[in-house]
Amino acid sequence: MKKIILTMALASSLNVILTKPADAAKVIDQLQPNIDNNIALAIGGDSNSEQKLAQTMTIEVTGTLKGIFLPIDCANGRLRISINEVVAGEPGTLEYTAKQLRASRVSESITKFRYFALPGNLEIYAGDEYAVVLENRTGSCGISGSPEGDSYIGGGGFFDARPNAPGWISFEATESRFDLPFMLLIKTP
Ligand SMILES: [Ca+2]
Repeated sequence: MKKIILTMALASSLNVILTKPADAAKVIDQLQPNIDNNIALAIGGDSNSEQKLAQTMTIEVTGTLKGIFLPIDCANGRLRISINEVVAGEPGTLEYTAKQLRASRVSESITKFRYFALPGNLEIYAGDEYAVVLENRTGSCGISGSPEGDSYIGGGGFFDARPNAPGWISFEATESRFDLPFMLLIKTP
């Protein structure tokens, strides 16, 4: 099985910047906040891979989903972020909310977490599983990697890339880093 596709743009320094939530009722629920500067995973068209990435997570705080922090930058095309169902531990096809941004709007450093507001005010509940799915159907983006091993116990990373057959492959099947960096922002009731 072919391994995950990396981008040529390697992160050069760790520099995490968090946007301070304006509302005291907004909290970071699930997170894997650690970025490894030495690895960047491709989203989209590198090597005609059409690579999609995903991360599953288990909610601990019931509330309204406001957005997600991800250390992403893009070269071209459009970044597409969706929140999907999880079926049998893998990202499913049902999307609860999605957002697309031009690459020019995602051009900051891959070494920093950037906030992506998500539409729809999705109600989410403690104990439920969701997946964030990252695609670029017309160009290329990259996301910084996580440290080695299992850095988030409430879910795992997945990729779907050619020349593999279509379908999600767990990072644990081919990689030494089992998760993506992310932080989920929730508004509590
Ligand atoms: Ca994990």
